[in-house]
Amino acid sequence: MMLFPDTETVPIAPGAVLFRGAVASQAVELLKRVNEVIAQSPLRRVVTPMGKPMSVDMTNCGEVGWVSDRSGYRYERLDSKTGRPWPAMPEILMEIARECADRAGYAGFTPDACLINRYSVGSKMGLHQDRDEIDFTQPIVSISLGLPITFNFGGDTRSATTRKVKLEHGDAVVFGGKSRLAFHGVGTLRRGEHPLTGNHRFNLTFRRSL
Ligand code: MD6
Ligand code: FE
Repeated sequence: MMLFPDTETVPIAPGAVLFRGAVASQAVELLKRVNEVIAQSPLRRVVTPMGKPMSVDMTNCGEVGWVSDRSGYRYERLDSKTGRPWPAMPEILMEIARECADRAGYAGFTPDACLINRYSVGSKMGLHQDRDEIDFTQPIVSISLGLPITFNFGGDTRSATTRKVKLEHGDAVVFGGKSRLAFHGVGTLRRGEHPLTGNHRFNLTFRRSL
């Protein structure tokens, strides 16, 4: 695979790194696979445990999918919307996630879940920790496609100051080690037009849930 052409590696924090444009050359293929997943398990607007609708539309692929409803956040084998298992993780997604993790120093990453978030103008994601997984020695790999957004990277507490990094089309972030439980979120998606995604941004987040 032709990942990581001559792209910049931007350290974000200990254990967290951004590979700028690392997957840009694979974007057309990636989006094709993402759209095939969406055709089987449609995007939907989920609510937080407090009952508040999130501002992004979500779906998943992989053995399990990340879900949220009034009962809480968790991973589920079945898509409640279709009653069927989530679509299998396309090989190219798995390979890219593994290669990114590997490059960041986390060899042997085998994600069982890929959360697909679609941002529209005005969508945002508040500061949160990704802590619904069991093994925090496993990193998280995050791929950005389409319109850019500001990534807010904080610390161990919600009130820690945040560092801002712009996430652009084709960027890969790997998040592990000392940063695995860092608070993070993204700013509000601004209006724009991307040749491959129109007025949207997609974020693919790969996790090992078990
Ligand atoms: C986003 N990303 O980029 C939201 N989580 O739209 C995340 O929440 C995230 O980028 C864990 C690790 C990397 C991430
Ligand atoms: Fe997250």
